[in-house]
This record gives sequence, C-alpha cells and structure tokens, in this order.
Amino acid sequence: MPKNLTLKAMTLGAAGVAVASASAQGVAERPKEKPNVVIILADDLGYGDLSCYGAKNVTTSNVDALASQGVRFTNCHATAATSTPSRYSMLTGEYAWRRKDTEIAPGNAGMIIRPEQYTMADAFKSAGYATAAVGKWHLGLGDKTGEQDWNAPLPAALGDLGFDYSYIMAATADRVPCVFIENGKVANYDPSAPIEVRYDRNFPGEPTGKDNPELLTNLRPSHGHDMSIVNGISRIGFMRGGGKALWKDENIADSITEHAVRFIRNHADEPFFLYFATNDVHVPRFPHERFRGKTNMGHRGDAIAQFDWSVGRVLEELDRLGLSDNTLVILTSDNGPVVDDGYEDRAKELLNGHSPTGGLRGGKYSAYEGGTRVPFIVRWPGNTQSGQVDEALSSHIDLLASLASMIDARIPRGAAPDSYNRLDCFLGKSLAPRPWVMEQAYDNTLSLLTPEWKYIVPSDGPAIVPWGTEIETGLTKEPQLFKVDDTGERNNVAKSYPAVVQRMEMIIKDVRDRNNSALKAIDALP
Ligand code: NG6
Ligand code: CA
Repeated sequence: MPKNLTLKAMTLGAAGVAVASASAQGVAERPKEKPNVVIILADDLGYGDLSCYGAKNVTTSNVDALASQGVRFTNCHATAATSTPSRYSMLTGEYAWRRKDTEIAPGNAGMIIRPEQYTMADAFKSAGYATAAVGKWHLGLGDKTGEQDWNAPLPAALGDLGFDYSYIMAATADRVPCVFIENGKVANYDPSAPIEVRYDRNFPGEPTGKDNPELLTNLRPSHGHDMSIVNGISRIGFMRGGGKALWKDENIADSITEHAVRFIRNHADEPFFLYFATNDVHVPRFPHERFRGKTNMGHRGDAIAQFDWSVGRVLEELDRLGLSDNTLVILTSDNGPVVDDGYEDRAKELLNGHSPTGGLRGGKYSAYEGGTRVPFIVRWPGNTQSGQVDEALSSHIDLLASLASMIDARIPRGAAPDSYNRLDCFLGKSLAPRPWVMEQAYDNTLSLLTPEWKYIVPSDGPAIVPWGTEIETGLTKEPQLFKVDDTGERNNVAKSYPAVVQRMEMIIKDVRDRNNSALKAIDALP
C-alpha cells in the first residue's frame, strides 16, 4: 500500500467479515531459526531523551550503538500515555481501554491480566522458549486488590501469565510495597519484619512524608508522594515492615540488571524471551552514586545515563556469550516523558536546553504526541539493516502478533484481538505504515493517528494534568485535527476538514466496536 494511503481506503472494506485471528495475518517470510528475544522497556523515557534521538547533555552510547547496528524508528507509538495501560496492551495485544480496570495501578492491585488470558509470554512459552520478566511490573499481583499477604507466596503471579521466571517491582518505585518479588514471593524476605501494605490509611504510629519531613533524607515530594517513608523517600501508599527486603533506590538498576543478565546466562543454551522493564527514568529518580553528575541535568539526566548502562550490561552479556547474532533486541519506552512527576529533583531547572519530548507537544499523560511517540530500536543482525532509520507509522500493539508469527506460535482464537502481524515493519523491511494508530491518554481520551492526520476526540477534561506536573493533557471540548507535518500540534484544522473529522470518528467507532471495516485496512497492507 502506498505511503499516502487515503482515508477512504482505510474506512472502506467488507463489513461483516469476521476479523481473522492475528496469527493468520502473517505476511513476513519467517526466518528458519527462533532467535532469542529481549525487550528492553524504559519507563517515562521521552522521544528526545536518547542521544541517537537528539538528546542534549546526555550521551547514551550503548543505546546509540544498538541503533547504529539496527533500525531506529521515528514514528512508533506506545499504546497509552501511562504505564499500566501501555504495558497491558503490549503484553496482551488488547487495547487497555476495552477494560475498566487498567488505569495506573496501585501497588496492591490484584493481577490485572487474569491467568487465563493469553500473553506475549504465553506465545514464547508455547514455542519452547524460556521466559522471564525482570524489573517494573505495574500490572497487579495476587488474586484480589488489597487482599495480598505479602509474607506468603502470592496466589496469582507472573508464573500464571507464561513467565517461567520473574524478579519484579510490584508497581512503581514511588508506590509501596518497596520490595522485589521473585517468582511470586518477596525476595530476600525478612521474617523479623512482616510486610503490611494498604492504600486507604496509615498504620498507627508510622511516619509519613507529610508529618515527618525531617525523615526525608534522600528526596522530598513536590506533589503527592507524602505517605510511607522508605529509604529516606516518601511514597504513594502505606506500608510497614520489610526489614532487609526493602530496596534502596540507588541500587535498583544494579539489582534488576544483574537479574536480567543472570537469566540470559542461565538460558544461553536454549531460546529465551526476556522482558526487561527498567525503573529508569521513572520517579523517584535516585541513581547510584557512580552515575551522579554524569550529566548536568541532575537526577533525571543521570538516570538516563544509568539506563544506558543497564542496556550496555545486557548487550555486553549477549556478546560475551556469543548470542548477539541470534538475538532480536527491541528497545523502547512505555510512555512519554515527564519532568516534575512529584519529587523535588530539580529536573525542570536543570534541563539546560534539553527537550525530553524532542520538541513534541505534551508529554506523559498527554493526548499530544509527546505522550505516546517513543524511541523504538530493533536489532537482529542479519535481519535488520545497520544504521537504518525508519519513519513508518507503527505501534506497540502489534508486537505480540508480530513476534508470535516470527516464532510460529499459534495465537488462540479471540486472543490478542487488537494486535496485527507487522513483523516486516518492525524489522525495517516494509515502509508501509500502519493505516492508523490508536493512542490513549489522560482520562482515557482516545486519539487517532494516520500517516497524514492526528485527531483527538473532544473531552470535558482539564487542559493541564491537575496534580502539578504542568503537562498539557491535550484535551479540549472541541474536536482537534492536526496535519502530521504540524509536529507541534498547534494548528487545529478540524473546522476546515469536517469530512476528515467524520472519517476519523468512524474509524475510532469501528475499532471500538470491533467492526471490521477499519481493521481491513491493516489486512490489506502488502
Ligand atoms: C501518578 C503519580 C506519578 C506517577 C504516575 C504513574 C502522583 C501525584 N503522581 O499518579 O508520580 O507515579 O502516577 O506513572 O501521585 S506510570 O509511568 O507508572 O504510569
Ligand atoms: Ca511510565
């Protein structure tokens, strides 16, 4: 299909034809071997935060090397502008907005992906891979919200979702519980300090950031984040206990990177799938002292340097084991960047001319492009071309079906309903853009992006994220339509192109209703 695919072509199609299961939509020629797959998913890393994407004041040499050996995408999109819905969509191939309970999850959320639901890890496991999730999870744990006993094996955990091994943070570093969970049990559990967690009220007598600011020896909150204190940093939610299992923020990158590397080492002789989700560069940013001052941007810049180090460690281990040629590495971020996300780390004051969004409007939470356009790099020696830069419109939502097709995993009927096999696109072999990409932002506001247009559904929500990040939500009462070459999304042309607005609305409705006509446009791609 030509690059300037028309909206007409996108909306026409045989209505009423059942949507084929994602696995049936394969077009890529399948390689003979089953490569290892490593997904490195950064947190809140913006489109402009890596030096290969134009970052200032920080050099990400390991990521840049990866990009120079593979394909660097300039128009790839996370499915949502916050973590939980973005990760849910990537791992299940279903848009998070189809479900009610996929908003930013508290640390005591029950498992959002249910054990019976098909995941990317299931695809790999069914194809004989060893599978692991290491790092930030943020998709709930245990059977029911608020009912977990953190002192015993959790009744529902990642083992039920296709991951043979997991070493994770339940939610985010700014949410309790502040402990790592290994295969469903608190790692390094300290029986002398039983763990209690709740989000509705404090435990009597326990200090909080609000009442005991003198205990905030490492970081103070700028907004929210004034509940339980762990490691001199106050968090969202209340916990007590934990003892020696409690993490130290400055060691999180070391700890999860070491577990990722160990998994690779332990499975060097068989195909493996590693989902490595870093804590960097989410708040609280508190990098290890060896990264302090690596940039002139304070903790946020130094956390980017720390992220780059983690990437380097993983790549170095693949090299050392002779696995690089047979490993497909994907590096991306869960959503766009935020500068002040709730801690006084002077990230804003110290930008020194750096633009985390790379000049895009908005940021994390936002319906503007800063919310969901993310770095996306793919390297698979022999299959991707070194140093390629690819502009094709693409989305994380298609990773599941694409990777499943590559390894010949059969997706059960009805699973991963929104994911399409776009393997050729992810390997930089096809310039055919996705006909449209759905994006989810603040208040579950949907946007639709095509190779020519960006449309934001009207909303009564606030113009600015209401809790202090100073980010524009992109929400307005009027429909917004931008030409894609208006990268700053400043010139709303909805009034001049009512027919386009109508077609964009139609596509969104079709996707919402799972009506085939909009989806057929993807099937029709070469
Ligand atoms: C917000 C938090 C923010 C961050 C975000 C989730 C406040 C005031 N802000 O509610 O700090 O934790 O949730 O980020 O609590 S995400 O990248 O994991 O989606
Ligand atoms: Ca995030």
